[in-house]
Amino acid sequence: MTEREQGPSWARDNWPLIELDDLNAGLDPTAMAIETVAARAKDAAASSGASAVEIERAANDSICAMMLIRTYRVRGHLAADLDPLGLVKREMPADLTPEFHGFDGAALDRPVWLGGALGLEMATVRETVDILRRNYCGHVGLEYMHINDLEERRFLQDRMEGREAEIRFTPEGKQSILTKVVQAEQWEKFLARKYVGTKRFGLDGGESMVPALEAVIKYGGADRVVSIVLGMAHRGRLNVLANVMGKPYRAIFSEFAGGAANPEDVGGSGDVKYHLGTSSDREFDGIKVHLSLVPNPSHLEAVDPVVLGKARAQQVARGDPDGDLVLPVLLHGDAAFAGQGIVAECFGFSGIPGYNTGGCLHFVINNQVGFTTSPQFGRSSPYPSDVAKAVQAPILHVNGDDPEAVTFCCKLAIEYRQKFNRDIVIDMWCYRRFGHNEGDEPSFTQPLMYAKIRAHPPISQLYAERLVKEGVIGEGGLDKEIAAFTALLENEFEAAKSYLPNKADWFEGAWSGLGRPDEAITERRNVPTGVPEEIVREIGRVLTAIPADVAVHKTLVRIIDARREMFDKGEGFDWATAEALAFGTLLREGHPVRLSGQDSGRGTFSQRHTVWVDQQTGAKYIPLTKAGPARFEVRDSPLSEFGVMGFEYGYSLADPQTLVLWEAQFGDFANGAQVMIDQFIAAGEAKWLRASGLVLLLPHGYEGQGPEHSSARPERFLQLCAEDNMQVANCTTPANYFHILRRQMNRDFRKPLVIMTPKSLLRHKQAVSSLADFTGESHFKRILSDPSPPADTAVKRLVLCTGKLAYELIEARDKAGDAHVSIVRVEQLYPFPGEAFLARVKRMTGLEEVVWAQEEPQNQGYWAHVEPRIERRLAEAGLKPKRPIYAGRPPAASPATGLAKRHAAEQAALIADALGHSSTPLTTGSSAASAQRKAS
Ligand SMILES: Cc1ncc(C[n+]2csc(CCOP(=O)(O)OP(=O)(O)O)c2C)c(N)n1
Repeated sequence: MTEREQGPSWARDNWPLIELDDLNAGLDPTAMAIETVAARAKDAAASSGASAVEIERAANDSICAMMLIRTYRVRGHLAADLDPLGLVKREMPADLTPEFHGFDGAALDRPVWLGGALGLEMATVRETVDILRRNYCGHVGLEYMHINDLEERRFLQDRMEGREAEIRFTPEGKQSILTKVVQAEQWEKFLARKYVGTKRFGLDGGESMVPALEAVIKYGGADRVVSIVLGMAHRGRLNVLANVMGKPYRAIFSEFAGGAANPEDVGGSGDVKYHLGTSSDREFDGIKVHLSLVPNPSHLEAVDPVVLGKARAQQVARGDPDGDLVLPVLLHGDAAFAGQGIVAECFGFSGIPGYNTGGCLHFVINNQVGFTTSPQFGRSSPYPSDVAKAVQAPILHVNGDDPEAVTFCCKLAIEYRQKFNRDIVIDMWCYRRFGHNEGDEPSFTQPLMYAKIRAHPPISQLYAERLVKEGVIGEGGLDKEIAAFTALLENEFEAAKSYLPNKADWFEGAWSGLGRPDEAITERRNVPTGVPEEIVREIGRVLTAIPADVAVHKTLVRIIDARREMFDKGEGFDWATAEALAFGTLLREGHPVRLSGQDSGRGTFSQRHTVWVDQQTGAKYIPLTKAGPARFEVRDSPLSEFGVMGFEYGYSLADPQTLVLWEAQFGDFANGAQVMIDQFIAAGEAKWLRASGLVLLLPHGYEGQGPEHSSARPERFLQLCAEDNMQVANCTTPANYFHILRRQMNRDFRKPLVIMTPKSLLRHKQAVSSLADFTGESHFKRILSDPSPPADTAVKRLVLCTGKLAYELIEARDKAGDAHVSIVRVEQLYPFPGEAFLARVKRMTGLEEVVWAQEEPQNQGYWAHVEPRIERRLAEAGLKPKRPIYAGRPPAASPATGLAKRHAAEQAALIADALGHSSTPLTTGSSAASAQRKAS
């Protein structure tokens, strides 16, 4: 097992004790350490012939010097020169002065024993402070003393400390930093000139980000990174697309002129240009790195988990156990980074098996304002980055006016990430030269800041002046750079006039061989997904074999025995077994399966038992890992919906051959991830031409458990359904569930699949399937027939429904002996199986009434979705009923009652309504409504 799979280090090891070496290096002096330091200092003084008084003083000096050094390590960043505008008053904290530590006057020039700290045996206090200020209070401020791991701290210390610890670049390096700054700056200026007032969310003021990202690619590539997955918001995105990702300038110009980003024939809604993604290959020193910028919605930070999931999937596909080869990079705005909770969820993934990515590099474009809001109203801490401390990530604060310092931070960040495989943050302080967007007036709300910004020279000018002084470029060097780049942009601008995107980059790479579904070819949609009986039996053996050395819980042994019996008899297959069979057969066919959700290993309802925990050792045994050549992973996720669902969506984007499932503990918890559902799952393909085969499993059903455990809110999903964007289903038999899961991987296209999964049906005597339902030509059935139907021509009342209500309706109908009522289940609600329904209903020539029955209140559930669709088909059938009648709970604000008695009364009333047993004539929810009134 790799270290990454073992979980965070605190779950495995005791923290190492601080060793003498660390004490000598000035780390964490404790009472013990003080004694040690004193003794060593005395020895040093004695060996140089000091007097007894001097020896005593030397001990004291050394202890104080150690405290001074430690204070700089902890708090030096507070005095770092970070703000290009000098807006934030950052006075030297008293404890960073030598006086605070007892050194003044002549004491400043006394040599002190430092025992190797700062790489020095002896130094004067003055020199020590001078070095500390250069190390910790220059253009880079480092926060790292919150990290428990001593090796990590020592590593960062080594990079930051010492007399010689300067940021150094070769003249060529400096020149290329300048070139990138000029490109970043001139690109924005050019767009501003050519497209006056058009929104571009310019990077102006934060241009150092561009050479910094170049450094990430270059140093990453040199240190094993072959692929970088990036996510970012609007700010500077066009700059990243053009100057980092290498998207042709002409393509972006063409989009500014109103052209589409993709060829017309691919369809979709398209999206604004500062939300689009792209991918490319960049090469530095002969090393190629693949870059992929993930498209994102306006919702700040929502893309973060998607990037992480995508990176993780690439790592798994590449067999990259530590995540060294694939690097996720997230660029953030300061206000969003501090304000959006998803950021914390994503940091939370950083150490967790199954979700970590071997470290994400976070880069904050800290322009010290969020739209119009000043930092003090946007967060409670001086930095936007404190959230990273929750996972002990190091944080580098850096002055954005110094592109060398920013580039240095990226180099250090890559080195750290590749060595420790942990998250790291760069917080680049800069400014926003214009308003939130280019039509926005910033001085309404920030007059003082913008007075300073107007007087503040651009980064290129400041940096070029420095390079002229250093002799790296001559006078006029900057103008030459600007002229050359502007000429190139002019050429591209001309070329854009005839630019037409020639192909859309989808269904390439891992997606090749897959495509869009062809409306006309329905058999492609409903492929046979049955498997040979022998394979069912083979998987059955895998699922029920208890290894001799695994001590399985005795109740679980009974459950496994019951499963074995299902396979032996070929009857009585329950939900969980059908699911395991679906997984097992897919694994056998070479499709990996990844199931992720809270407590998914066992299953919320103790139904799944995918993971068997040895009762003596706590070790885990997962039978499905033995099912086939493909990888099976089931992950008990952190308690997050937004983050984890986003992660799995990202995973599904990168790996269409893996069945990726996200499971809610209860279906309604999915609304914590509503942004993921609305912005990515429902609309991602239309906006960005990015397909996904993600499956959402949402436990749903009215079992009298109250408002919060009944509804997965199917109405929300159905309301989002259009243009064949996803599938929504509510299966009622184990076999149909088996087939819909298998169908997901056995077609040549991918669409998200939302399944309302059952609770009581998990153990319902009638909700079982037999061997033949899984084998031969069997397949997913969008509509399920009545198990004891009247002859078609005898049907007078057709009751349509979906989900577990069907069993209750059938039982009540059979009990009442209704000979003219047929109960038909719609198992797939979208795409609605209209033509199949039509064919079926046409045969019911004596039909008098069609009822849609549901448990959910009328404003919820399926009614609004199915009503017009059923009506349309009834019109086509030309029978007596022209439209469906509703039978169910009346409209309600809360999804369900919290009172068990009231629930039972409502349920009985709606069943009576649906079957026509009510004493009152069937009107909209009549009996159910009155039952509710009576019960209350
Ligand atoms: C989730 C979300 N809420 C609100 C907005 C509206 N909005 C767009 S940009 C912005 C300010 C962002 O500030 P910051 O993160 O500092 O980035 P900057 O624009 O300064 O680069 C806001 C509130 C949004 N896009 N997303």
